[in-house]
Amino acid sequence: VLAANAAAAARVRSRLREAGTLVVNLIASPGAGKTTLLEATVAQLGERLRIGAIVGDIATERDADRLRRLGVPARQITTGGACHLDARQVEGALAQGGLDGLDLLLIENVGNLICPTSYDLGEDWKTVLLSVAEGDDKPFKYPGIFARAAFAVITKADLLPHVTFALDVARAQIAALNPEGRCIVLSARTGEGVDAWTGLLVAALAAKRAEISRSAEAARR
Ligand SMILES: Nc1nc2c(ncn2[C@@H]2O[C@H](COP(=O)(O)OP(=O)(O)O)[C@@H](O)[C@H]2O)c(=O)[nH]1
Ligand SMILES: [Mg+2]
Repeated sequence: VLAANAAAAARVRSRLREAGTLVVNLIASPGAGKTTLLEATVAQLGERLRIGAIVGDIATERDADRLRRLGVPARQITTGGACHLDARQVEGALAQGGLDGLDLLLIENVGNLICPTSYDLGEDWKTVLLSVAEGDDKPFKYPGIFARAAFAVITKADLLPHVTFALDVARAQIAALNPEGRCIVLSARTGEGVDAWTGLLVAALAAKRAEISRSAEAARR
């Protein structure tokens, strides 16, 4: 299963590299704030970048509808019970059209901190979200995803005064699991910290495009 997934992921990755699209795979438990962060991202970057989305859920088109209301082309994948997206589903969603010529493709995975971890979707990076309402012990309880995600985003920072969540404890766990990774704290509700996230996306897109033109240049020589 994973070998077939890896082959499909390689096709997705090469197709989106050719298109110069930055692809981010967002992974978190249900309700951590994935769709809300996508909405806040579109609010900040929607005028500058062409953004599209693929959203995975067990059932309903609700999240895709939320994004379509903002004018974002969005494909919903309903997995009918599966706890993660796989690369063939992403390939199928791309084949349906409507997601061509994007700067940024945001993939919201099925709400789950375990199953999506092992499935490469052809993304440039995985991002894990953890809301402050879930407890500061979660990185060590779900080490796989925190070790693999290039970025960890601690969400719902506006709720910090109301919940028992020590930011330094969560940050230390994340840093121990992934010394190379980065951690951002934000609130999609108030907008606090969202610029750090969108800044990362813009910088990563520029870096990907620069790398693509360098290798095209090298191939010509
Ligand atoms: N207070 C607060 N609530 C948030 C924030 N982000 C999301 N929520 C709420 O958390 C719930 C789940 O958010 P949603 O984006 O649907 O989570 P998803 O299941 O991970 O996509 C909704 O009621 C959101 O309004 C935030 O930054 N602050
Ligand atoms: Mg959602």
